Amino acid sequence: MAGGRGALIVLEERTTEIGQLISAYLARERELEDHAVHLLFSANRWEHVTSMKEKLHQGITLVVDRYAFSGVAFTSAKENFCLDWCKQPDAGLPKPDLILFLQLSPEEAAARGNFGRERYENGPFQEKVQQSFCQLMKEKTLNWKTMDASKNIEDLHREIKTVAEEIMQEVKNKPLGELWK
Ligand code: 2DT
Ligand code: MG
Repeated sequence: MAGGRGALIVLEERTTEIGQLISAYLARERELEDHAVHLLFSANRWEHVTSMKEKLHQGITLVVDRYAFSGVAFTSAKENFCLDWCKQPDAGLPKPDLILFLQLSPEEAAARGNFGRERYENGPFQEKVQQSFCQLMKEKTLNWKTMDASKNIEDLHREIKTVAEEIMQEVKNKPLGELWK
């Protein structure tokens, strides 16, 4: 999102109570109702919005992991959740200028380290999540780019750097948008 200098925000730190609850849920140390956990993930994003906006207004570019799209993709992959309900809690968050989808087949993902330990890390569920992402990527008002994550790190890094630098130039003087509004 906008700006010149970069900053990486990974919304999985344990500095907030909500962050701690989410970590415990993912580690299977505690159970939470599906709607409730969806709202907690969203709340965890909202509690970062003030500081995100401060940084953006200082001209800092944000690279954000765990943003709204994973939230919608994972919850809507569960039984009885529609895409539309899943999107609502995140509507109005700062809108990304570029969304990178690092695509890797569930088989390849499973072959990487530690797969299976965390909640959601199983083949059939990952397939459903992938389908939800495909639905989300149809939205033309968002700038999605799919990257082949099976490439080696150096090549992938070069590609990401190129598209990121392009978009940073492009949006330099554009106002910040609101997601799904
Ligand atoms: P990461 O692999 O991105 O750390 O996520 N998840 C993530 C949700 O269910 N809802 C969300 O809003 C987000 C951001 C995806 C860890 C797991 O948590 C899921 C996998
Ligand atoms: Mg993960």
